[in-house]
Amino acid sequence: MFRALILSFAIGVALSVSAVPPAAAATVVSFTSVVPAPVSATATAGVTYSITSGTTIYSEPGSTPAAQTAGQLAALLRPSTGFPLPVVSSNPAPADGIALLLSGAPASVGTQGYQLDVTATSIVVRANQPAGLFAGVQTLHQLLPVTADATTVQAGPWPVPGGHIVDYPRFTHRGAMLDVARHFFTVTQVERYIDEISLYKIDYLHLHLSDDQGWRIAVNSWPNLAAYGGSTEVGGGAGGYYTQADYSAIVSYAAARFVTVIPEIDMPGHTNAALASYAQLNCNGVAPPLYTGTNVGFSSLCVPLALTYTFIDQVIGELAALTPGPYIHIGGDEASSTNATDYATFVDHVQQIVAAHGKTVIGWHNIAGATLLPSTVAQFWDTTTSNAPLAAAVANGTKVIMSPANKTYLDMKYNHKTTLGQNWAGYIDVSTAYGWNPGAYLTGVGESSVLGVEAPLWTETIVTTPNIEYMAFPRLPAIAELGWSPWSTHSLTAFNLRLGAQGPRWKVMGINYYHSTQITWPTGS
Ligand code: TNX
Repeated sequence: MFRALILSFAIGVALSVSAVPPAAAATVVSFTSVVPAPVSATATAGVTYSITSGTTIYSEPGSTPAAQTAGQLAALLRPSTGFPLPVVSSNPAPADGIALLLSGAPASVGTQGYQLDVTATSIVVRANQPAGLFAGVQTLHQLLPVTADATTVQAGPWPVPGGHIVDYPRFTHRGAMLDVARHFFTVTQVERYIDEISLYKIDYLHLHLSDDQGWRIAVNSWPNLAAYGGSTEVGGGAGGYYTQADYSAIVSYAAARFVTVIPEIDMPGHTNAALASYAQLNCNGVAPPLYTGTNVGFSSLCVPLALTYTFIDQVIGELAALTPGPYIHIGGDEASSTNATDYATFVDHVQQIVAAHGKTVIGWHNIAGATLLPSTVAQFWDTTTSNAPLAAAVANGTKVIMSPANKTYLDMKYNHKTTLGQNWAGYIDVSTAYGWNPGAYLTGVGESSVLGVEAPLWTETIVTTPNIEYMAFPRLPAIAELGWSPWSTHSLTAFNLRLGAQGPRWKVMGINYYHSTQITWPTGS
């Protein structure tokens, strides 16, 4: 029933957007063209709420995060509507206006979900926790006329279609990864990506902060890491690094959008930038030159060396102190220059160091070859559908984040014509990115062992913000939907229609998306 609704409403969008002139088209948004698909959504035929110059946005009294989310909604709407849209504390819901309230939500929506009711006189988002209000506002955003995303005043009216949504995520972990090591991206660029991923209810941003080609975070106890190790990137450009204040700014910006930052220091492989910065970290005491190519697997920290663990302890200590989130990602992939025994010894030791700094380890699934602490999380990235060491770890209680490279790697080309990206894991167009079930994909790794999904964007070939956007859109929303929506809503046909409905908004937002031929994009988008 719900799927039939999605289909008919989404078709309604596609037809109305292409059949009417732009100003009128802007007023027609489907109640059920939301990505990720909500758990349940019922449109109320013929009912709309109109945002007007008299609309007030109310937020839960005493909740700073609720007021912050209300402020973000106002900040989105003020430039395009030209309305004052004051933000005021109030609960119960007003007779008229938009309200974000931390009461009255069903228990079923948990800590990240929400209930959204749109009637002729009010829009009310209810949640148990502020994260749910933020998620509800992301849904509301998609129900606004696309012109709401303009940065200059647009002609109204500003209708929001009436109905009732109850919504909450399938998985708690819905991640995006940005590799800032192969090419460096500024704080502003990262913040723009945070804005974009949070539209689709992504709640973790994994920053790949170090690799052979660059070290991107200032570490006070080892200053050459950033100053020298951060001074280049793939292709020989100037690279760059985040000061600790920069990194904290990213963490705060993300937190204000209910996105938790996961910093990664990749080790023992992918460490040429560190080894080049400090000769004494090398087994032979000789610093290699900086590296600006794209090979992998040639570098390793010196496992038998005591200084290696002093180094890791100090680096992780500083990073942990700057990171409010629970996780530190230790990499652990493609350590082909480290033998298996050394690798296991190393992973054992690093898990203890991270634990001593009060954080939980995430590592690429290769760490399943070592003995894992009960809390350590493995991130699967291979192209296979079975992995014996990982399945064995899972049988022991290890939880998994799913990032199969042939489904979720945003640096893979869409097809042979795509100029950016790589193709070692194959081509990934929308149907491939969307066409798998994270809870039933890997042998021996069932739904209850899966924390969620992550879409990594490696940046050997990615240099600019338009490059990032071209690879992430429209595939990132596909992975976000797999992480959020119940499997019962899974339908490629329905998804394609709902995804197509995002195109006009991306156009207004200036997001440089790939016009996949698998999607019918509304005319003009
Ligand atoms: C594999 S998958 C890598 C990265 C590369 C990426 C390119 C994994 C954990 N490591 O080092 O950037 O492929 O697609």
